[in-house]
Amino acid sequence: MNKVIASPYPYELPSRESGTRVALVIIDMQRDFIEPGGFGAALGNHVESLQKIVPIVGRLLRTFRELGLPIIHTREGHRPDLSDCPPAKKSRGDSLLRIGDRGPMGRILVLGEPGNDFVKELLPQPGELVVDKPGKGAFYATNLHERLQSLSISHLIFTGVTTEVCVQTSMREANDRGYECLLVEDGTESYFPEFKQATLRMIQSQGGIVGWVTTANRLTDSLRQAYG
Ligand code: C5J
Repeated sequence: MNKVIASPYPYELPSRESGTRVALVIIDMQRDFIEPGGFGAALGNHVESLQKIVPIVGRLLRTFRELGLPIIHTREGHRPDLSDCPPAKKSRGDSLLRIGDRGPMGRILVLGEPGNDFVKELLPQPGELVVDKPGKGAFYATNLHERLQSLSISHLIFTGVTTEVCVQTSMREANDRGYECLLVEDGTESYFPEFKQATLRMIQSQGGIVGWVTTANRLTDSLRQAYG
């Protein structure tokens, strides 16, 4: 039984015999978005609202590790010289602290700075893919597609932040590249609850035009049945 109870209809996991695999994608669970003093806070958001998904994503991470399934961690950030940050992105908004400025967790949204790292509960382990991305989408200006293809990954399970920005953008990019995409509704969060709800509805509308939506419990039950 390889089906996950999902909306708009059950999501079929690849069988062991199919030669293709399912991977967990954890989008941008970085201090810059989740802890005070980072990019999210600089934009005026209440970052505490994102913290509640950390244990749920942690549980999914452990399940994928236990079952030996592939895991991808993405991280939004820019080179220290900001050569990969379009001026339009840097100048957008009216915050005092902008990309590249020094904040309490180092330079905002710059690779290698403390704030750019993952929250301590969700640090990658050796062998897990880490994708540094300059954009909102995980496929833009990265080699993610090639890496997934080389690992025969056909199915992607999306978690992380924020639902309507980097998660949704990445899921749409993946959908256009032919991946079967499933979003874990209690494993993703937004600074704006109404935007999260709208995204969940958009993704599964029109017969799953972008993909499917499920819960962490439903997913882990099915993963254990399929691959345990
Ligand atoms: C944003 C993201 N919200 N990870 N990035 O700028 O969603």
